[in-house]
Amino acid sequence: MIRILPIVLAIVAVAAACNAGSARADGETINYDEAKVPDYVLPDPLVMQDARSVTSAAMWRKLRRPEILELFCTQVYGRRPPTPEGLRFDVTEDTPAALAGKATRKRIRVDFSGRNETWPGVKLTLIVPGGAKTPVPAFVGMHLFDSKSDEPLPGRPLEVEIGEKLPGSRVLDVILERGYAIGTLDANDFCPDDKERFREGALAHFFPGRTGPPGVEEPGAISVWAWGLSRALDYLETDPAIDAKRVAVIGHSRMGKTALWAGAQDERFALVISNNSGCGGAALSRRVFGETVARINGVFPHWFCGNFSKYNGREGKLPVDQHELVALIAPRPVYIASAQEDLWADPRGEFLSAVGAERVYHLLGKPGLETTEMPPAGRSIGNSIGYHLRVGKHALTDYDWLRYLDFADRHFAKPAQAGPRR
Ligand code: GTR
Repeated sequence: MIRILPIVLAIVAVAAACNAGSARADGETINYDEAKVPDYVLPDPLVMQDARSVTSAAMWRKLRRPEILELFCTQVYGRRPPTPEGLRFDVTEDTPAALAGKATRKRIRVDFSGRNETWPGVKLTLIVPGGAKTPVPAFVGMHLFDSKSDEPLPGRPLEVEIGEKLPGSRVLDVILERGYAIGTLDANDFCPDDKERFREGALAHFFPGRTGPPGVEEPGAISVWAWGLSRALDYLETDPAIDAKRVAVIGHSRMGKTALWAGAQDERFALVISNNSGCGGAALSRRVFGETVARINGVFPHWFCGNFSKYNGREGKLPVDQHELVALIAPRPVYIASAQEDLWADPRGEFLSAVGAERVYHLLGKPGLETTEMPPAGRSIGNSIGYHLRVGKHALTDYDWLRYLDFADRHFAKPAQAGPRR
């Protein structure tokens, strides 16, 4: 077992901002006080549930990785829907000179034989840099830009001036100029983000007739969204413009949780990026800092499987914690980013997840973060595990995108080894 005492790590600027617990109007107290983080013991990613130590990459791969994956399926997110047979991709739009000739814009509907009227389809909007001579790497995620728009605008302007604005330029132009395609899905197309209506999409097709919140091991919305990202990747594998061995899955906030879960399960995603993903994403549940397991299950009862609510206020009983979600991505590169004012998402807890995953990367022969000291805001650190704390609020900003582009450039210089379809 790894014992991580909160005081082990240097207190950075974040801590200064979080020196008091705050009482909420609904009577629930949310902790923003580092001193009130309970002592906790994280489950060791390299110790099996039967107490055997994981001593080799083969043992991780054959025994421990499947064990952790299964625990996340049954205790946190629920099992995802089955992978449909006979997938079909209907390209509903293919505009070769979009964005003033800079890119090709495609819209694709993922369909499959045997679907019935309850199947809403997964829709992907894909922007590919024009004139590329070879297949390009891509970023794919949920709600990365407005897919209905002809002039999509991913990212938002920086909220705080940090000297890295892109004057006269949009981050989408920069992504394209640096040779990346970008694809987005709309979660509501196939799993509405609504506790009353979440069953109206893909779940009505795969689990007809069910009602109410997710059953004990049933997929919550995050699992269904993650499954949709895999279906988008199924399409990308067929598109000659895309190098499907270099696809990064990326998401912000609830979609950052989704990106991590998608990347953990589907090893074809060669790189994973979690932006401000917080509770149920990168943040350690056991710190009980900012949003808690009880709070997230209460407000979003459709996001996780029914079993997850067993751990409301009992985080120490969870057989996994979120550092092990990050570890499931090993040895593939993963980048976790926090924002200094985003205390709800527990920046330190997100950082400590990256720290906690590192021994798995080392076992698999990859360098990780290579520090246990949280960096000051505005510095990107790490190797196969990347991390930064950005100044400002909860958002996916130009600053974040620039760090992700640099990270992808580093890791995609040589085509990565991606895994089999899931
Ligand atoms: C909040 C939620 C967070 C985060 C965020 C978002 O309301 O508490 O877990 O997911 O929404 O997705 O913007």
